Amino acid sequence: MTISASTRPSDSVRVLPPDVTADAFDAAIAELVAALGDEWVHVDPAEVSRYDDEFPVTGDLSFTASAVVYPGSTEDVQRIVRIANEYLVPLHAISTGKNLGYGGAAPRVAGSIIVHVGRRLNRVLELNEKYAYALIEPGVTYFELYAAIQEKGYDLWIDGPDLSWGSIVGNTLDRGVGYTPYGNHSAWKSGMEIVLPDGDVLRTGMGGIPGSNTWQLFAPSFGPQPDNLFEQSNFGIVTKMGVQLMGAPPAAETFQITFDRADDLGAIIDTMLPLRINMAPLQNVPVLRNIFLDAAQVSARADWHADDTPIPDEVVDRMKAELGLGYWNLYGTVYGPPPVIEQYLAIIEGSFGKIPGAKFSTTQTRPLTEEDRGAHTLHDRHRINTGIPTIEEANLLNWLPDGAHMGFSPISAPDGEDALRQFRMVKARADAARKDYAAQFVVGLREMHHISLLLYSRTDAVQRDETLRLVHDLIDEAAAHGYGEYRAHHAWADHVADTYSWNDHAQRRFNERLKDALDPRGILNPGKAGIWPARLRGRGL
Ligand code: EUG
Repeated sequence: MTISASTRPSDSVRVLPPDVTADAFDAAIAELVAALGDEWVHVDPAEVSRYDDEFPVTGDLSFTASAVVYPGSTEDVQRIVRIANEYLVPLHAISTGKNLGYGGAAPRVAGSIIVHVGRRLNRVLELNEKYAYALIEPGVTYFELYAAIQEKGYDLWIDGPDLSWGSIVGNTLDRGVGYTPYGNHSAWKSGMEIVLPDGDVLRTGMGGIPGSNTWQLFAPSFGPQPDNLFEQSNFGIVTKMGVQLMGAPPAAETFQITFDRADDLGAIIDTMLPLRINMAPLQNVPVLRNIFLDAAQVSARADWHADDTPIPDEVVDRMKAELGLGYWNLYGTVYGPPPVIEQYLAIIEGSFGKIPGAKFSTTQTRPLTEEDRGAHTLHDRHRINTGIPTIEEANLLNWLPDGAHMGFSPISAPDGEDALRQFRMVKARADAARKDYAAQFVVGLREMHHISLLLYSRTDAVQRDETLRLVHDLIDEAAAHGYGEYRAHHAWADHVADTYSWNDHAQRRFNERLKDALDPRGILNPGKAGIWPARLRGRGL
């Protein structure tokens, strides 16, 4: 993927952070060079522009970094935050910085220095087969952990997201999702090492006991457990994290169920809840995808429809017929000894089979062939759901020329009426804005992440601006119905944080109290998740 260079400043224009003069900035850079070595400190636009948002949402410099540094140790990270405190230079810590649709690697505050923690801190520090966990540094990607496990020959699985090229720590800290039974990444981390904004270092959980061998086995320990405060926040820089791993089961099989009509959504969700809430027979994190998301894996929009008006129903019918898909397509995987798998699949097929028009397949009954493009997602999901990293889902980016998406991601109860209300809300507004809405409901035990991928061409400024407006309108309409998003791009993080308004914004007031206690000079990822330090609050940044 190429990065648009159109919005970068020329070499002569400098993007400086608020309250920092050019002289102070240069002095901070000189100290960083002295601390890390000049190989690991960069201000040249050619290097820094690598961290521009790959899916830009504005045409200006509001998310432009000034420099990037590459720490090689926890002590380097401590040195960096101490220098930032001295000069009031905002830092923006990233692991690898993928986060597509949510801002990529770019900082919230223009002129921030990117602390790329994963470039050099990318080791698997421990891989423990007996207790099924890994202790990793922020740069370790899903592909790399998978390779490390294969190299050792251990019977352990990773739990990858849709695209496994990114950092495990980064995904977990932005509360990303995966699709095996271990798909709730936040829940399967255990033990963290964190550099705090003042340069102190904390090990959470059993890591507090010198010599403990249970750091990765029991996340809570004694007293408050702060780990989750370091997700979607700006309270510290994580330099090590434990990740608990699933043992490979004896066998696994993935199914696809196609449902004909958009309006089947309510019945699908109401059928799903009792099968899912007790972790059987739906053992993994199933996904329910609309036809646009699956069609985009194997075709481009222009193959189906010539202009930018919403894709008409007749064309959707042709897509369904040619691809052998439904308007909704459900994917899930069952695990265990083969007789258990057979029984679970029979229950699942029988339950969803009551919805008229539903068609059930497995990877066995619907093999991957060149003629059957509609089997593509089934086989890709089988890999993802059985711990094999892939990046096939990036095909979505070929749907439009220079394809990109903004992620509007409300949480829904696993209830047919809620799902239909959210779906119709996004569909109506996306149609009015002439944007395709590729939907993926990610089904947890008691909630669904309704991932609404709003597709646009990242080189088309009009489309980009229309899509950003669409996201803001959706945040407002969702909040009016009592719905909130689980994750947000910097460009709409303040807006989302605003909607969590109960009791005079008690959540924001609490976050601000923590922020000011931990980061009194306001240097770390200011504005992340709508959390601003006192120094920069109310400045309209
Ligand atoms: C997906 C995308 C997300 C997310 C979770 C899952 C999957 C897309 C853009 O954000 O938060 C196929």
